[in-house]
Amino acid sequence: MSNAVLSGEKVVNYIDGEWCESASDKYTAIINPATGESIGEILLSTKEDVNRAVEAAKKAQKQWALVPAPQRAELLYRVGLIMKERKEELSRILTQEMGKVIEEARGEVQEGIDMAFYMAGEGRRLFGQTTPSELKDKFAMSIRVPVGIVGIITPWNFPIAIATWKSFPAIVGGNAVIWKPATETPLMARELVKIFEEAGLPKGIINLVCGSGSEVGNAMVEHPEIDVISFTGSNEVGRSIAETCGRLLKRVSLEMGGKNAVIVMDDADLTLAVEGILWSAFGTSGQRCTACSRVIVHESVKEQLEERLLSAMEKLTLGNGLDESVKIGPVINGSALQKIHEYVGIGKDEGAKLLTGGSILNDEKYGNGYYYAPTLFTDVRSDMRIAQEEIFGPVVSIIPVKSFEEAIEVNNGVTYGLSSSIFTRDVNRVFAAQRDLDTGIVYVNAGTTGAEIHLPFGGTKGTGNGHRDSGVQALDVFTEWKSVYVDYSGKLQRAQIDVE
Ligand code: UN1
Repeated sequence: MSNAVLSGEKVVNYIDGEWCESASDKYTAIINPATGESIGEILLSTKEDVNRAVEAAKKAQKQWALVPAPQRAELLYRVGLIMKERKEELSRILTQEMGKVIEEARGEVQEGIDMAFYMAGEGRRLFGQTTPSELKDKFAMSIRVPVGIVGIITPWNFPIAIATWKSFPAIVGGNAVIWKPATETPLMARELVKIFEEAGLPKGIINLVCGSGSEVGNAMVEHPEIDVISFTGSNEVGRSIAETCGRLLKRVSLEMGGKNAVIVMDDADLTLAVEGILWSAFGTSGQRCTACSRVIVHESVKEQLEERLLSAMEKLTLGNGLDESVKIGPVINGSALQKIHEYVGIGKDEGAKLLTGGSILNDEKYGNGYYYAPTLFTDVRSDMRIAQEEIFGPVVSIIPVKSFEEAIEVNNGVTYGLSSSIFTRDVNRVFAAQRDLDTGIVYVNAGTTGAEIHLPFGGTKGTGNGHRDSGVQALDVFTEWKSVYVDYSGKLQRAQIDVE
């Protein structure tokens, strides 16, 4: 099974513990980006399906909230164990529907396994606070309670990891989930739901509704009985979700990409910097929210860095990610390929110097897959569009600077704020940088990717709206705080008034 090549797959909805079709009876193809071939189809649901899922979730959530959190957590342990057992099989499915190379797919599945065990541990914590009351014979505490029904909308670039970041804390927190996965990557969604099913999650706690953002996503965001929306995707879609949620007073957690930079100072270990840049810029073909798309380099080491990067890039192998020797897979689809190529054109028109790449790869060996040559621009100015806008592909812009202060200013001079990195051996600069870089994640002497699940993931400015995925902080998205006062004095005690 683990070596199976996928074909003829069909992904339908999972509502109230049943795999089910939609009245729409419409489907769209699931394409393997490495080959351009269809490997199956996914159901395109309607608003009615969302309504049904909410009804099921409402019923189930009331009971689930009463299950002690350590027991809810035990289910996540089982989920983690099943994922671990099926790691190789899941990784191979992931590579075939999303395109990332098998080594990275294994890493992503591992991220989900880590999240399962981590959040399972939270079931025995879910800490609140006790605090002294200002009055005698009175007890005060704050506790976490479930929000209720959670809507999660997940992207194709990390189809299982991001789903676990959102669904696991929601479930351990006592909520029911309605999940719309990206239409490009429903197979991982189906597999995760099957794992929940096998682990014994009661029906109605996870409901999968497949379909487009405009139909299913909108219906979720607009639904008055979905209490919170957690979304990862583009800034444009995130903004419109936030507007609707604002109008409905609905809680919303957004993670919307980045324009992440690696800073290379004059005292950097250049060998290490090149490795860090290569991995974080071209891994996942640049399709990580955390991907490095700018290199801010001190002018005194610019030429050396360019030379080293160019020679390292020559060794990158592109192709089908199932081949263990391949380092870079395809991008997700034809429109991504076009968008990336348009940005390369914009860069050239803006006067940036193209050092390598800049083309769609369509030699015979790539078949009908969607491959873009790893691309490096230099002499890029910080105000150019290629240095400001998220490209989401294997395109890097080198921006020369004259000082540490200028490097920080350039790093912070974008509308996004997800991840940043600095290569330096100067401890003073390390501490100044981690203070002054304005992103939600900062790396020192490592590239811009590689977030671990027990730390908060997210960013500032156009990247988010103040919430975080993963880490213990994710629980704040999916739980409500309740303050409880117990007066055992037997008389009326008025706060702020009956205080001696
Ligand atoms: C994303 O890019 O959307 O830090 C998630 C990383 C991964 C997660 C990335 N652990 O690159």
